[in-house]
Amino acid sequence: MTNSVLAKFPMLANRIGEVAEVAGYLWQKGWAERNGGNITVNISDIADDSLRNLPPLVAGIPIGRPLSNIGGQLFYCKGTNKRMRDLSRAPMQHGSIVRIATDGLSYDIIADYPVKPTSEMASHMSIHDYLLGKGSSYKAVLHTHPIDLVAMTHHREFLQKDVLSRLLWSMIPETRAFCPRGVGIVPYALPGSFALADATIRELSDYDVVLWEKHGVCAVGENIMEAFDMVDTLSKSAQIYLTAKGMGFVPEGMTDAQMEEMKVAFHLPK
Ligand code: 2HA
Ligand code: ZN
Repeated sequence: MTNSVLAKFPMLANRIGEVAEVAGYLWQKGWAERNGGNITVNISDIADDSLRNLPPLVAGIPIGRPLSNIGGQLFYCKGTNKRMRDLSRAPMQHGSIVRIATDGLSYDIIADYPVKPTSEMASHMSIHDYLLGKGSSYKAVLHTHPIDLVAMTHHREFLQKDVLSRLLWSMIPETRAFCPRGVGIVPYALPGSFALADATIRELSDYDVVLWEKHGVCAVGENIMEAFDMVDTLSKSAQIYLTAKGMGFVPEGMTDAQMEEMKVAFHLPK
């Protein structure tokens, strides 16, 4: 720890501590088998020049497409093939800090060790590029494999636009309040591909959480805790639905009038 950048930068230690906390939750929830899931967080706002200018441990790894909006930005990224349960104990051994080149074409790994970033680097960095491009203050991208929500994407009807948003919102008032933009749907695409990245970005203009058909969830937020909380709330709704079905009935759900009342009372966007 004493040689870690975390020892020199308390604000960075706080932000990466939050990532480690969430990584532990993902494992405890059964959403992060083996190396499943990824987290990346933009840390540029808390980096000073001494962090920004660290010499590369590995230089010039190509991203595969130009992402000019994130040129010069710094990110903490979970390592590829690393386990969330290990990251939760030792975030700098199972993830690393990367610096995107100013032309947005490649990145350097700068701390603490040359841990190669996530296999979903293409989608994560494309999403950060999109977020910065539209002036968003969101810094966190979370990808995880919640059992209940992924199961729901195996049903054709649930993949229709906003069917799941409505269903999940109607299970408990909190879901609409704390996940007010609902949940978008991305048809199946190869993990780690630019096709998956681009389809995700299309949905992110309307939603903060998107379901990747037969794979997982991708959520964006101001910070990693906020992204996690939205997925957790949606998963709670899915659990209520599945529990009712397990008891042999289809849950009634809140009525349209009750949902509208929530929308007005909480000043919700949709
Ligand atoms: O990092 O979840 O989608 C493992 C994955 C890829
Ligand atoms: Zn995945």
